[in-house]
Amino acid sequence: MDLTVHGVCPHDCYDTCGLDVVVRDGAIERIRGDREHPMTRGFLCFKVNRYLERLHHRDRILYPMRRVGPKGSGEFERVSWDAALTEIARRLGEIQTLHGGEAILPYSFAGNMGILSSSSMDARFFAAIGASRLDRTICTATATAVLRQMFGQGLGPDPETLPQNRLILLWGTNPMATNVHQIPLLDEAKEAGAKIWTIDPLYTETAARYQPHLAIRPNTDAILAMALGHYLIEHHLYNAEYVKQYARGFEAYRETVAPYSIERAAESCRVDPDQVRILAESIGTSRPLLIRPGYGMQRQRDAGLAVWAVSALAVITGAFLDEGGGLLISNGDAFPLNLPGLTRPDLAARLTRSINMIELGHALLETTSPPVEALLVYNSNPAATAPDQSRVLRGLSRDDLFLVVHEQMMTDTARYADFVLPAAMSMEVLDLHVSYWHRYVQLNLPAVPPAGESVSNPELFRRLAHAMGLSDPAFMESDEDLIRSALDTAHPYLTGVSLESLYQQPVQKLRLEKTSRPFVDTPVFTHDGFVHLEPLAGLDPHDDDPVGFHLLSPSRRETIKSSFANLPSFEHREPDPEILVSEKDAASHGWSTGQWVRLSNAHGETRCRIQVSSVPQPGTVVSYAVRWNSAAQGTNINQLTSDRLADFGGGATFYSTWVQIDPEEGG
Ligand SMILES: Nc1nc2c(c(=O)[nH]1)N[C@H]1C(S)=C(S)[C@@H](COP(=O)(O)OP(=O)(O)OC[C@H]3O[C@@H](n4cnc5c(=O)[nH]c(N)nc54)[C@H](O)[C@@H]3O)O[C@H]1N2
Ligand SMILES: Nc1nc2c(c(=O)[nH]1)N[C@H]1C(S)=C(S)[C@@H](COP(=O)(O)OP(=O)(O)OC[C@H]3O[C@@H](n4cnc5c(=O)[nH]c(N)nc54)[C@H](O)[C@@H]3O)O[C@H]1N2
Ligand code: SF4
Ligand SMILES: [Mo]
Repeated sequence: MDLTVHGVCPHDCYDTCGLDVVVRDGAIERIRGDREHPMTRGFLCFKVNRYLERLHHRDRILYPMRRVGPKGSGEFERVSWDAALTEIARRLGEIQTLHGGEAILPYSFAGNMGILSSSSMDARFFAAIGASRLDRTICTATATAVLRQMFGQGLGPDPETLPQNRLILLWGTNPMATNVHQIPLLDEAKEAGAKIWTIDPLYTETAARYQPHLAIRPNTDAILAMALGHYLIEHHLYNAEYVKQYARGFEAYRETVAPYSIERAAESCRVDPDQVRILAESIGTSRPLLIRPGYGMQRQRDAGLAVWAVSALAVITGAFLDEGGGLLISNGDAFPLNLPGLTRPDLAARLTRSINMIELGHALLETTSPPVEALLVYNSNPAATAPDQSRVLRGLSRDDLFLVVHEQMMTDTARYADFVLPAAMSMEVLDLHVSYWHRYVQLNLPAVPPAGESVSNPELFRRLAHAMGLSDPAFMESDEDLIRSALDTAHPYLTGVSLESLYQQPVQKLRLEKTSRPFVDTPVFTHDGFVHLEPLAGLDPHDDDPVGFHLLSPSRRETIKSSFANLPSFEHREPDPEILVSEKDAASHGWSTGQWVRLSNAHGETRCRIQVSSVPQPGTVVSYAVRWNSAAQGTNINQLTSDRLADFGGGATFYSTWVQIDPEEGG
């Protein structure tokens, strides 16, 4: 008989879907979208519709393994958990004694977004051993920092109110690939008469579905948004009363945007000034208005300025006053979990140094006092996803670096490890999930036991703590205890949400009224309780493009970064790495579809096949992120990206990349 278990999609995605995991004879038979879940609505995406391919993949790691070949060769032998833990504990202990705990660095991100999987026992472990702290900046750091500065937190309207809007700006986001459960809501808004703009340098599937599309030159969003703000003020299309009552810094804002005219912006952004004027009028006169930026525009060097200028439009128009309206970048701060109780920073003897994950290559090769002697990677695949890849790979190749990787798959990073430890899949473990987009808390129940000898992330760190002789009761807590700790709060948004109630009802809405208006009905968490409009100090837009083609490497529909890129269904669709070029650039350089080219810049080089396409504008080229290095010639597109930080908040600048394209000999 079939048994259906409630699961939660663990991948780094806005939608955090509810899953029906169907078990037959002790094995997972099917994974479907939860029909009862109001956001999931019974359907899943291209990726998770094929999940059994991932669950039972040939690359899946089922046993602990020790390296026997040279670093990066992927040659391993199977060992017991005991042998692996004893040796790892011995090496980490030795490094602690010789160099201090800071010579040990964790490296993780959102491979599994479960609360226990992403930051619980691991955080306790690294605090207790005095490891360096990792600044987890690779995805959203810049947007998060700007939102904190302006509003004190990342909170947006409930996405379930999206259809109430009459003007929606999809700004630097491609939900047809990255947020597919937003599509029915956008369609509903459109049917009810909403105008939906897409502001994206690329003619994405989203731009094709919703018109108009403003194809701006990459990294010119700040200029566009400042010109729109200037126009709204000049034409008295802003909400002076709202600004006066709720915001600070308006005069400084007005002065900063004053030099930006519609004409100047149109020239910088390479768009039609009449189209910008239509957009400005529309913003000034349509309500409710929702500005829905994605993370795409904040992977540029002027990211902070862009997020500030775009967010300011939602403030000066008073868009927050309407139900459903305002600004939705993230709802991540809507969930008031007890994070200190869960992660226990008090276990650290002192605050250790912090290393920005974007600068991993630098940290591995150049950091001293102490150098990084051990790296523990989980929930992430930096050999494929970190910028400045050639430096990262050189760092991972260091003979004297002790590298432990906890993984589900033999990834590009795992191939460099001294020990690879098997990680369970989400359908095999207990976890608690929240979303950075919607407002549901969910319990993920194990449908089957962990495959082979794989263990969950909290179990790995429990075992490591034990092996290293850490005896604090914090390391004895079970997964259920950890969930209880996370939910141990008196915050009204979580009233009645407990482990017990989640066992009864594994999908629960946050106790925050759907109709509540962020920063009108909820507090503003800045130091003075006002929204802050004043500009980020000392920032000016770069209005020039270095030489070469502007390379964008945004999300791909069929994968999540490197996850899923080893599935046969993907490899079949795109056997070789591709670079999309405009028809005009292809014609002027004599390139044709299928031809191999070499992409290079000061950081590195990689090879792709040309795909002539209507997606990019001339001057811009696209290669979706990211393929496995081992599936190409040992490299991918991150050979070309730099570890330069954005202008604010320490975020990444993956999309501020310029490349030279040359025909490949014999290509
Ligand atoms: N299928 C799929 N879903 C995913 C992911 C995935 O890899 N695949 N990744 C997940 C993760 S980790 C994240 S962070 C989210 C990200 O999802 P999104 O928020 O959608 O962000 P990106 O995919 O980074 O980029 C979105 C769009 O920004 C555009 N863009 C690039 N530069 C600029 C610019 O300068 N200005 C403007 N206006 N637009 C620009 C790109 O052309 C792209 O179409 O998606 C998550 N969901
Ligand atoms: N060129 C380019 N590079 C990019 C980006 C881009 O747009 N362009 N986007 C950046 C962004 S937004 C992000 S968020 C990063 C993401 O970069 P990564 O954090 O490296 O994300 P993934 O490639 O999805 O790798 C996650 C890994 O975690 C593993 N995993 C999954 N579940 C578990 C688990 O429960 N336990 C353990 N131990 N492991 C697990 C998966 O098998 C997978 O190998 O990439 C960044 N890199
Ligand atoms: S990847 Fe996103 S859309 Fe796909 S199942 Fe997971 S949460 Fe849902
Ligand atoms: Mo991300």
